Amino acid sequence: MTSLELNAVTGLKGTVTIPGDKSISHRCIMFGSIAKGTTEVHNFLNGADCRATIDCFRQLGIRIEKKDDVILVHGNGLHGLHAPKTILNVGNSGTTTRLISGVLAGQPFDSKLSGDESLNSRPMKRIMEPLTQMGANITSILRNNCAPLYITPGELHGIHYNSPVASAQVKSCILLAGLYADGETAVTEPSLSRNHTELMLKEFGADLHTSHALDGTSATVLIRPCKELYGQKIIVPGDISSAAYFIAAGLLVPDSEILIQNVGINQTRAGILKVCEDMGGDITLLRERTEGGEPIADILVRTSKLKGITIGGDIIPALIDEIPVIAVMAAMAEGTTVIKDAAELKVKETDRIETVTDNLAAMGVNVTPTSDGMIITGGSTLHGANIHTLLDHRIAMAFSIAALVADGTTKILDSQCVDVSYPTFYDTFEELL
Ligand code: SPQ
Repeated sequence: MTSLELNAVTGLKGTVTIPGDKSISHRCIMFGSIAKGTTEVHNFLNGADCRATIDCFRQLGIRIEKKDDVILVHGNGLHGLHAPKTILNVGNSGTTTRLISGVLAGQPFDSKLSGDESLNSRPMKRIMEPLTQMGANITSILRNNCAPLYITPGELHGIHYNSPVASAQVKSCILLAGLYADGETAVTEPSLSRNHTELMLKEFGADLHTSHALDGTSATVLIRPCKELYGQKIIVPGDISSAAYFIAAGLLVPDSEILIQNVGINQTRAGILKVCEDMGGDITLLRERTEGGEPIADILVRTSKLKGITIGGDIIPALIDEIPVIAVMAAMAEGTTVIKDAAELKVKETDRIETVTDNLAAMGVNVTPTSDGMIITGGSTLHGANIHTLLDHRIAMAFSIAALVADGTTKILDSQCVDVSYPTFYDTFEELL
């Protein structure tokens, strides 16, 4: 276990390039594994979560190799996976767990999967319920609706599932199982969650359509079984969730100007850009372009005086992972920020309502947790403190940014957990000092 001590800085200047998107990197391995032919992945995120996905598919008989900076996934087709010899280790990764369960539900062999303590306490009923409705056999081994999970062969049928939560993991799990069903499968979610699965599965050759309710309140994705998916070449855009820390640093640290290159700005992910704009942040998108179906831009950020705002409703799924660092920005903003409709924060790597508000309070911020978010009174001085990350990578990174504008020393406990999504986070940081 490592901890890191950080102090206030001024004048962050320079250009940084953000590593590949975690959500897209996972999906490259998964979809490539069940496609025919080779999938070539450029700018793959070499974080612990994505490495767990590679390990799981290797155990399912897929040859995955690294050649120079490119990952090659030698897919075996929709029906080409083999029974794993041991329990699949999904580590800390909710995405691996929930998406792979959709694939495994359609296989003619038994499988078990399990993760670390945090992962094994996250809710899996949200996927067990729809998969069971489809005819899958999936059980929670400890009967607590969490992993470890045990999946045995079942005949899958198409269903129309009305998801109570806007969750890309639930949606993707059902769509992947839908590839193995005997008819159409549809998922409706209350508001649109990140849509990488839909965009990418289409590129791989799936028969898939998205429609939006006329009043804009919900989105439905429909998938029909197909004979095969086909390997693709994918250039993974930089992860906006990782860029978020440097956006916040650029806005908060006095006398800063940071150019963040190659960031994916897919609308279902880019809620933080709207929030920064509403808070009065000086942010400019440069060189906007599209690569492999995903919009990308360079983001120029300059130090700004921020004001508190209310954040809630349909934008929440588009910034759910950025809320820890948005909360840090709110603590430095003038006025009150209300974050609501974000109860999903409670079921992430930690209960992020609790970990964010506890650590902000430790730094001297006037903050109140609520049942679905938090209320932050901004504008006071942050004080250095011991930050209890509880091994949550997003808490470690968000509070590393808080440390840069706090008086005194801030100690990030278990800072090594950034390896989950951004192993080179502190190196990128150094580039700007
Ligand atoms: O994979 P994991 O552990 O769930 O990671 C997190 C994160 O902060 O990196 C959430 F804790 O991101 C999720 C995200 O919150 C990644 C994801 C995806 O790739 O589909 C979707 C979101 O989760 P959900 O539950 O809203 O679908």
